[in-house]
Amino acid sequence: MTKKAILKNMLSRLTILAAFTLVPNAAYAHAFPDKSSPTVGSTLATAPKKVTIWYDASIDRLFSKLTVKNAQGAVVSLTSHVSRNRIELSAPLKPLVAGKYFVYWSVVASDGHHTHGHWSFAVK
Ligand SMILES: [Cu+2]
Repeated sequence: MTKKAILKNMLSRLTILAAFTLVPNAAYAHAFPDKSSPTVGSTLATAPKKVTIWYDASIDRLFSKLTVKNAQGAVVSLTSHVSRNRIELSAPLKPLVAGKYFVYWSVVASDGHHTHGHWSFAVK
């Protein structure tokens, strides 16, 4: 796609998201994490190769992202990806050494509502 086509696509998506936001019932479709791998706050003996978060509602494939940082704030994850069924957000990880890691997620649900959060896990 050309830059112009990408921009046009993004603008049309934003218009759809804005329209959805006006529907009162849609408020129930906010997307929040159901579970994750690794689990929130866990300490692992073996470094995980990826982080996955499962959501309770469909998330947007373009506007949903996950980033993992180490205790020094360096990004240790590669580009995140939303699954075909749109409830799974995952990112492969670079090889991790022992330490604490922070997972930052930000998603847009089908009703256009944005939710975000962060949690940590450790590798010993
Ligand atoms: Cu909502």
